[in-house]
Amino acid sequence: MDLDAITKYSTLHAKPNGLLLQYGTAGFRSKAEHLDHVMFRMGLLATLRSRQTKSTIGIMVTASHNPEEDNGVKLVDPLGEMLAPSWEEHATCLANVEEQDMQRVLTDISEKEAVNLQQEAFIVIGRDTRPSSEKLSQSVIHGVTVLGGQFHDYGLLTTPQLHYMVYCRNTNGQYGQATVEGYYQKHAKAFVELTKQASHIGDECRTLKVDCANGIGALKLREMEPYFSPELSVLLCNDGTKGKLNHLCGADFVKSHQKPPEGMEMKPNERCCSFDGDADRIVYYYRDAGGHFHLIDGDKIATLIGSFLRELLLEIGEDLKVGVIQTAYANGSSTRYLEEVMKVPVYCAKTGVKHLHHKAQEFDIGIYFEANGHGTVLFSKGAEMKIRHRAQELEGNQRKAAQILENIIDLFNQTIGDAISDMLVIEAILALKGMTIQQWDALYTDIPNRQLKVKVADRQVISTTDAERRALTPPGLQDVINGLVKKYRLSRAFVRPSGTEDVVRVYAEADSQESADNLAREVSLAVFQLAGGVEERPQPSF
Ligand code: NG1
Ligand code: ZN
Repeated sequence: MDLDAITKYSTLHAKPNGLLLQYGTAGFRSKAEHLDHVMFRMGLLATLRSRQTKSTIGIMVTASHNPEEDNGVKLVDPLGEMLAPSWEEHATCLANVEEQDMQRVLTDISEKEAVNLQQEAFIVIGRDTRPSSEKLSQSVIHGVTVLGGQFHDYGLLTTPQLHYMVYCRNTNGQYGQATVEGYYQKHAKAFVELTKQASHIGDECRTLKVDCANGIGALKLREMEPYFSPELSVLLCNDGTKGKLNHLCGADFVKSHQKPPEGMEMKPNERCCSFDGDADRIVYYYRDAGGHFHLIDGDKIATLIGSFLRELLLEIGEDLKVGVIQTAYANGSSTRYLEEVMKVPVYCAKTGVKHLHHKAQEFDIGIYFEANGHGTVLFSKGAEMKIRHRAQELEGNQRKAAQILENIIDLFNQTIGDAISDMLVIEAILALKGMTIQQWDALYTDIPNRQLKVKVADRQVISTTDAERRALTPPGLQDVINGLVKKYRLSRAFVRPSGTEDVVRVYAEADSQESADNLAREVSLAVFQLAGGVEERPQPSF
């Protein structure tokens, strides 16, 4: 390591005094103007990680659904997965160290992780459409080159596309070609095959309205459309030509406000969906004939996919271990439906896809979705082989079912939740089943719920247990929450510090929207009082 060069270049990416950041649920997130040093340093860290794993490592510059002024960065591990936990700690350490101690921290990490500094390093980089992203990704590249790493800059990509590139490169193209073209071809081919299998249902052209959050999803979906049309035609809105990224639109806005995005005209019963700013989340929705808005979130997406996969497995007579992984934010109705009606085991993981992904890997088929629409389905290598074998050996309808499963394996992004690939899977399932969005929505009725944010001086005073469903500290908070929950029917509430924003999140469910709103408000007030609230004091009722 040329430590002098590192010191010299590091001063060009100086750390603002006193700024402390943590590698959270999805890497680092902050105001874009605070992130230059973090980008440079993550370039350095990714190079060490690449040397240690002897693999290509990814770096994505994005702040997903956060406001346009924010930005962020995360590292992608060799199999397209989130960074290993011990390296998250190194990342936090390296991002926060003062200039004069940089050399020491880099040396410490290299020694601790037994990094062979002679090993070659290769990094792939992607970025979203934020105005700050291009410059920040240059700082990443600077970090990589100072440490002698090689790189390929893909430029504008969705987050899942970057994960895909990393996985392709580390499996010698077996998973797919590590190009944007390769991504489109692989997924579109599987989708077109699936829709052919649905042809008996009637071939009216399927149309879907997509709110792209004014982000990268618009660019990439437009680029991809020729590969999957005419089987599906997508009408893009909030495509970035005028509005601001994530402003009054996108999956996060629709999910948290439970209303349609600005700029989308919805005819009664028309199928619509929203991506988030980096296209790794998707939610569906529609307006009924009475003008009522219906949200179909990640929980209902998991349910649709789960029940379809179960039918196919029954058809081919393959007994594979299927599990659904949710978080504490999953609607109580979805959990009940999955367990009691579908008889599928359900597990609760901590918030953040890395936790869900990890748990999903324990199954032959692990279906994981966060309520906010981030998720995918993982097929174990063994399950994939069995299914592919069945598609050869079976006949008639059974063979057809196995072939559908094969295409579904190819269509899901096996590295991370992917709005584009999820959308195509959902469209294919609805076509194959001849199901309308209303029929899908009617699988179960969501329990009314509300999510709120509370500002506190230090959100880390809140610690949790039981997959974040109970607060351990500050003392007394959980008892107060228990008391409040008891006042309502069908109720549930929990609080946790956000990993991507400087807030405490509050979630409540109850038998009516009014009760859910009131419970969420009361819990917010308790957090404010017991966990050091600052700024605006939550009002006890709406
Ligand atoms: P935080 O800010 O830790 O709640 C949010 C989402 C996560 C995940 C990450 C990464 C909720 C409640 N939380 O995390 O599920 O998607 O962002 O983008 O939706
Ligand atoms: Zn995202």
